[in-house]
Amino acid sequence: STLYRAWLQYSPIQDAELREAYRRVLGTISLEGRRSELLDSAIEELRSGCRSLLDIEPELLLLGNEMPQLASNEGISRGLQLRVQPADNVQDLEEGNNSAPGKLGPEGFRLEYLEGKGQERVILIGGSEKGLLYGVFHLLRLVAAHEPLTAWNVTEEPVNRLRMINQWDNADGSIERGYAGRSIFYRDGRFTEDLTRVKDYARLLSSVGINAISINNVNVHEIETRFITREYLPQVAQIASVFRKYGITLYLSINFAAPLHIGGVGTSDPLNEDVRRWWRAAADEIYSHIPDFGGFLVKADSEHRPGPFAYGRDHADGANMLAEALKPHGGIVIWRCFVYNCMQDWRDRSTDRAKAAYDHFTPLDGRFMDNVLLQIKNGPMDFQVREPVSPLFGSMKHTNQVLEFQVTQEYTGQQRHVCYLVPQWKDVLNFDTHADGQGSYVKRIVSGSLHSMKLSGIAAVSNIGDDENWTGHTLAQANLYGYGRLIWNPDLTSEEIAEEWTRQTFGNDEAVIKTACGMLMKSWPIYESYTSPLGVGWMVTPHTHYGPDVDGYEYSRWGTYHFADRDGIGVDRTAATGTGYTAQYFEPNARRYETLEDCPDELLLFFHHVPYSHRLKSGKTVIQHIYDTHFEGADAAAELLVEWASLEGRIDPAQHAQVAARLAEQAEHAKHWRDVINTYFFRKSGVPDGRGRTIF
Ligand code: BDP
Repeated sequence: STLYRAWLQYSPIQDAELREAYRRVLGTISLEGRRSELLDSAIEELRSGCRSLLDIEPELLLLGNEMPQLASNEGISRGLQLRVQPADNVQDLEEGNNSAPGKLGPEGFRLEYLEGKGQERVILIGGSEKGLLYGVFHLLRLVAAHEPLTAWNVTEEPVNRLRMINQWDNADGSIERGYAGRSIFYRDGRFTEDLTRVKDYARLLSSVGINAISINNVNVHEIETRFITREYLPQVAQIASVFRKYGITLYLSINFAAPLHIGGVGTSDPLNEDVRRWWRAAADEIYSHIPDFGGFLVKADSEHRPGPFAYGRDHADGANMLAEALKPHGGIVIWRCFVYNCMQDWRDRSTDRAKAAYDHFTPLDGRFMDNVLLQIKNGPMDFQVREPVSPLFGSMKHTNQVLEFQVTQEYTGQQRHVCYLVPQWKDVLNFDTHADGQGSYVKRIVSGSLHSMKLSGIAAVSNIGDDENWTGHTLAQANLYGYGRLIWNPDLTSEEIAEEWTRQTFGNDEAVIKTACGMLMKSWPIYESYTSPLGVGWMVTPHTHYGPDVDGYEYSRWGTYHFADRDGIGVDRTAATGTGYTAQYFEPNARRYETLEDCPDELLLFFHHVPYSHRLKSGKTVIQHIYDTHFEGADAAAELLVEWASLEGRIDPAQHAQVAARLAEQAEHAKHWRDVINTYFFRKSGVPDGRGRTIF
C-alpha cells in the first residue's frame, strides 16, 4: 500500500518525454565485477524501481571480473554502467577529461550522465559495494523526483562514519516509547518468523544511508539478556543477515549484570577476572555466529539499570572491560552517557540533573579504549521539545563521541501530533561549542573532523512499529527519512529534506509539495508554542509523557522541575545564584547563558528563574508570552487541518485520510494543552491576559 511503501513509492512516471529519457538510459544495466549480496540488493532495487517507475524490465549484462576501460568497450557504451572501484583507484569518468580525479571514500559514490556521439549513458561508481548501493538509491530518488538526466552529476560521501538507528524493542513485542504499533522484530518473547517486514525496514534505512542498527531496547530485560547466548544467537544471526544485505551492521544492547544473572559468575564487577573471562567467551560465541557483529550498546547505572557503580568502579572500567572482549573481533562498545540520579529530591538545589552527564564523564576523558564510543543525548535532560545542547560535546577531546537523537516523538507529540524534527536537529548540529575556538560546531565534533576522532557519528531512537505506515502518523515518516539524510550530510537544509521526502512520498504535484513542506516546516514551532514554554520542558503526564500535567513531575524525584510559584517560574542554573550548570559550557556560551539579558528567549526558563513580569527580548512579559503562544499555537494547529484538507484529491486517498485523522486529533489536543497551561498560570500568577481573552 502507499502507506507501507513510505518514501520508496516508485510511482509510475506519467510525463511521456521524461519517461522515455529515463527508459533510454535505464533499459540496459551492465555490472562490472563479481556478484555479491550487496550488489544483488542494488540490482534488485534497481530492477523493481525501473519496473514500477518506468514499466520496463531492464536487460542485465554481467561483465565478470574484467574491468574494461569504459569508453573503449563498444559493447557496453550505453545504458547504466555500474562499477565498484575502491578509494585509491578511481579514474576519470570521461574520456579526455584531464581534471584531477576525485577520490571516492568507501561509502561514497559518483553518478554521471554522459552524452555524445549519438550515445547516452549513465555511469555509477561506488567506492565500495555499499557505496554503489547508496548510489542506486540516490539514482532512484532522482527519478522519483523527476530530475532531468542532464542534472545527474553528483559525487556523494557520507559525512558521518557511524550512522545508527537504535530500536527500543522488547522481546515481548512491546516497544519502549513506541507510538506505531508493536515490534516488527519480536512477538511474545520470540523473534518473528516472517522477516519480510524486517527486510523492508532494511531497505528504508539503507535508502537514506543508515549503516548500523541495535535491535533491542537499552533497558535490557530477562529474555534480551540472553540474546548474546547460544540460545538466541542463531536467530539474531538471521536478522543480521537481512540487514547485512543492505549494508547495515547489527548491534545488541546488553545487560551489564549478565555475568551475574545468566553467567553464574556471582558478580558483574568489571575488574573481576571471572567476569572479564565471561565477557570474552560471550564475545567469542557471538562472533562465531555473526562474524561482522558491530558490538554492544550499553545503558549502565541509569534509571535503575545495573552498572559499574555497584562495585565501586567507574564507567571507564565498565566500558573498557567490554571493549577488551570485543577488540580481537573488531567490535565496539557504545556506552551511553544518560547517567543521572533519578532518585533526587526537588528540595536539594545542589544537585541538578542537567549537570550529571558532564560531571560523571569529563573526568574520565582519555581513559577509554579506542573502541569505546560515548553516546550523548542532544540535550542535558531528555529529548524535550526545546533544550540547550549538551555541554559534553567538545568537552572530551580524547574520547570518541556519538550524538543521540530521538526520532520517536516521546516528548514531541507521540506521532499523534505532527512535529518535523529535522530543524531541531539542525540547530543541535550547527551549535558552536567553541571547544576549540569559533567554528567548533557539534557537527564537526561528531563527524570526527574537529578532534580527528576515528570512530564517531550519530545514533537515534527509531520511530517505527508494525503499523501499516510504519510510524503511526504518516508525516512522521519524514522524521525517519530526514534523520538518515541529515546525518549523511548535515549541510542539507530542512527544507530540502522535506521537499525530497514529500516528492517521493506524495508525488510531484507542486501544490502538494508547497503545502506539505510548509506544514512540516512550521510543525515544530507550533508544537512548542502550545506545550511547555521558553525551554522549561516537562509539564507532561508522568510516565506516559503525553498530554499536559504542569505539576506532574514537580514534586517527584526525577530531577525535572519548573519551580513555578505565584511570583515566577524557571530553573536557576546560573553559576552566580543557581546550580552552576552554565559553567559547563565553553566561553562565550557560558556567559551568554549566565547573563539574563543575553540568554536567548527560547531557553530563558531553562537557565533562569524570573518573575512573570520579566520582559523578553520580544518585548512581551513572560506571562503574556505564555498566554499568547498557547492561544496562537492551538489556532495554528487547527489551521494545519484546513491546509491539509486543501490537498484532498491531489494525493493518494489512504495517505490523505490517515494524516487528516491525526491532524484533527492534534487540533483538539492542542486546545486541551492551551487551556490547561493557560489556566494553570493564570491561577498561579493571578495576572490577567493583557488581551482580555477568557481564561478559566
Ligand atoms: C527516556 C525514556 C525512557 C528511556 C530513557 C533512556 O523515557 O523510557 O529508557 O530515556 O534513554 O527518554 O534510556
